[in-house]
Amino acid sequence: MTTVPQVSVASADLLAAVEQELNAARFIDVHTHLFMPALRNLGLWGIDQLITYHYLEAELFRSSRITPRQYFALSKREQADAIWNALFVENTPVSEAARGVVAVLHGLGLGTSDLGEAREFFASQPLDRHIDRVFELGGISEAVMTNDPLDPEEAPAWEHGPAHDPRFHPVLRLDRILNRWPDHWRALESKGYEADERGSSMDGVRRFLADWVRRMKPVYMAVSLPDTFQFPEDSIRGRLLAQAILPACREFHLPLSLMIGVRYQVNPAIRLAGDGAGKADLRAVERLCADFGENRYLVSVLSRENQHELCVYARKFSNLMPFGCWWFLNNPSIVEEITRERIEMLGTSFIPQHSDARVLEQVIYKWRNTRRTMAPILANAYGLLAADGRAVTREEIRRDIHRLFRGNFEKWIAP
Ligand code: FIX
Ligand code: ZN
Repeated sequence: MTTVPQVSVASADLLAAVEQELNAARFIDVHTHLFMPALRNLGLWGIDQLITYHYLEAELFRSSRITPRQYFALSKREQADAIWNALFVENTPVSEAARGVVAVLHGLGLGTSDLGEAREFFASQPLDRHIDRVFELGGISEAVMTNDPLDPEEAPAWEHGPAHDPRFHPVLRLDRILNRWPDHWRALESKGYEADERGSSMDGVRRFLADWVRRMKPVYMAVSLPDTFQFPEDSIRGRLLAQAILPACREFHLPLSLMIGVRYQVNPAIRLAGDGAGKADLRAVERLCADFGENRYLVSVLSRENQHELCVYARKFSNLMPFGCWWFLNNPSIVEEITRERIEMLGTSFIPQHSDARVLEQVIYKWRNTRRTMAPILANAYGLLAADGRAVTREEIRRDIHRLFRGNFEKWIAP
C-alpha cells in the first residue's frame, strides 16, 4: 500500500497549523463539577449561576460595599444582579472569571452587556440539547464529574440507578472519608458498613468502596488534600489511604486522583469562595508512587511553587500523571509557565488542563482560553525542534494534541 508522504509544516505556518488542529480536536475534560441531567438536575447552568460562580463572589467583595452576610441573604437572582452591577457595569470585566462570562455570552451569540436578554435566552433552552451545544462550543466530547457518595442530595440519585450518559464520566470522590472521617464514619455505619470513630476497621470502608464502584462505575477515585498533607502518616487518613483506598483502586484497576495544596476555608464568611492555597510537601507523592507502585496516580497541585517538583517526580515515576493548571493557577500567565516546563521535562506525557467547571457553560470559555494559551506554546516547541533539525508534519501535530487532551487520560483510566 503506498503511503502518502507526510509533508512537514514550514516554521512560518506552525502557529496556524497548531491552532487549526487544536480547534478541530475534541478534548476530554478530566475534572469538572458538572453533573449529568439524570442525577436529578444537580448540575448548575445558565446566566445567574455563571455570574454567581464562587470565583466572582470573591471578586464582588473587593469591588462592592456589600458584606457576605448581606449577599448570602439575597436570592440567587439578586446575588447575580449585585455581581453584574459591581463587576460588569461599574467596573470592566477584565479578570479571568469575569471575562469568562463575557466569552460565554459571546460564544452563544448573545449581547455581552444585556443581562435581561441573557436570562430570556437561558430560560428558553431545553437542557439536554443545550448540553450538546455547549460541549460543541467548548470543543469537548466528554466531561468527568465529581460524585460524592456521602452527599445527602447526590447519593439517593445514584441509588436509583441513573441511566449512563456517554457525555459524562463518574468519579468517586473521597473527601468526606479521607479528610473528615470523624464527621462521616457514622454515615457508613448507618448503612451497615462496619466503622468506628478511630477508623480501626478497614473492612467496612472496603465494602463501602466496592459497593459504590459497582454502583457508580467511576473512571477514577479522587480526593482534594490540604497543603499539610503528609504520607506515610500515623493518622486515620494515612491508614485509610494505605489500607483501604489504594487497595480498592488496585482491586478495581482505578487511578487515584490527588489534588493537593488547599488551605480550606481561610475565610469561612465567603463560603465556597473561602478556600486558599498553600505549598505542599510533595515527598508524600514520592512515597505514594514509590511504595504503592502498582497504583496509578493523577496529581494536580495548587501551589505554583510545587509545579516544578511535580514535573521532576513525574520524570521519576511513570505511574504519576500530572494534570491541569488547577483553580488559582488556571490563568494564562501561569498556565503558560506550567505548560512550557511540562513540555520541556515530560514531552507530551502529561494532561495539560481540566476546566474544573462548576457551571455548564464555563467549558466554553475555559477551553477557549486553553486553546488560545496552548497554541503558541506548542508552536514554539515545534519551532525549536525545527531549528534544531527536525520539522514536524500536520499528522504529528494532530497526534500530539490527541495524546495531550485525550490519549494520556484514556490510557490512564483503561482497566
Ligand atoms: O476540590 C476541588 O475539586 C476543587 O476544584 C473545588 O473544591 C474548587 O472549589 C474549585 O471549583 C476550583 O476550581
Ligand atoms: Zn474541582
